[in-house]
Amino acid sequence: MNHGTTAPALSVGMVGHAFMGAAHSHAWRTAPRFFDLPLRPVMSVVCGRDGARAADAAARLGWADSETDWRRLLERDDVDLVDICTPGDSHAEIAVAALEAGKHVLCEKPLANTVEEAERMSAAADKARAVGVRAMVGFAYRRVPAVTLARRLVEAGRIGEVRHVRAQYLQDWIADPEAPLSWRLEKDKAGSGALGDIGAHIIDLTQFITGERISSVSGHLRTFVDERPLALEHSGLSGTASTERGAVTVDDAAVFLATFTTGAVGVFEATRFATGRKNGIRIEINGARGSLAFDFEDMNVLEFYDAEEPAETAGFRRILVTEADHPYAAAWWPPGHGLGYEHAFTHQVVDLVTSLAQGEDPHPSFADGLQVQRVLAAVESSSDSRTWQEISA
Ligand code: SOE
Repeated sequence: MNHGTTAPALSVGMVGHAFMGAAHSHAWRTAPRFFDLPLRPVMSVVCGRDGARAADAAARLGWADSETDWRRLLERDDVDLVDICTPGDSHAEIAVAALEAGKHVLCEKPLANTVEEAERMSAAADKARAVGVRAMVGFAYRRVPAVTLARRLVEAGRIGEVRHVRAQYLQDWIADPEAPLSWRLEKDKAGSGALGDIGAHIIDLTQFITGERISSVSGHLRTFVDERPLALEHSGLSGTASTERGAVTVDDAAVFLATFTTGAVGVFEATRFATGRKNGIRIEINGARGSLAFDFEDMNVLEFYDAEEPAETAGFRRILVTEADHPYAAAWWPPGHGLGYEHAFTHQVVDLVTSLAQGEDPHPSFADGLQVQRVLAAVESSSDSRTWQEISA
């Protein structure tokens, strides 16, 4: 059935309008144009502290109105869902208040800056669920078609029991020691560095693909550059440097070993100092019957090795994940034409809206976000104490 413009409205208010805000705005604009959604997203209002910039963001990104105080969003009748695209230090306060005000919530990753905040958010989500209000954390990479296909293949038993998980998230946007201090390098705003910013993604992705949970970790965190020029202005992943300097208070690189609940073992690496690697999310899973490999820098491809094929013809094959039978692909272009970074956010909106219409819990839930937060905290305390740390349930 084509719901078209007759579907009931879902009015959205978004807080924050920088890099993630732009990606989410694109998704809210695009999802109903390519997918037949059971609810019709209405981009009511965007919120930012500076009135002129918020108004400019509204005009640029397609929002009908702008506000300077997120609390106003919670009072507005034309906001059914609050989309949180701010740094981590405000996630808990906004999300808990929004859920208590009866608004659905989509919150950017990582869910919070601390386990305690994530626990409060997860408890608020549980309470809200009882009255039909839903919450979701934005680990958008789950919705890259090749990643969703990997999950399906594992679930269908195509690689058998998972034994090894190898995951890297490699960027290089702060490799230059004179790159200015972004909020992503300040502990009070971001919670942690490479660990929470991008390590959180590979924790979520590997747990999503394997359907397993990390049960213990042994980690090491390292800061290579302790001090940087303050940013006069920072947008996306770059900024203009001031002559004043400030302290970097987070890790620049995070590495850890992990065990999974079912006995698989994992090796993880997250850094924003891997010169030449721009957004290299590389995941390889080895199972008893085969293997899967994914690299975001070649994101339309999933590599699959079937260990049960005769040795003569066996080998990793590149599946171009653009066929109409592949996840999400039918809504887009003819086979082989490919998708990009922004499509994962669009698919996130599609899945969220569908869950809301069906009265189901969207995934990943705040409870999933809390579990990732526990893994992040365990890696930090393992690095501090130089011991293995268990992750509590
Ligand atoms: C910066 O490292 C960043 O913008 C992350 O914060 C995002 O989650 C990731 O999608 C791209 O890189």
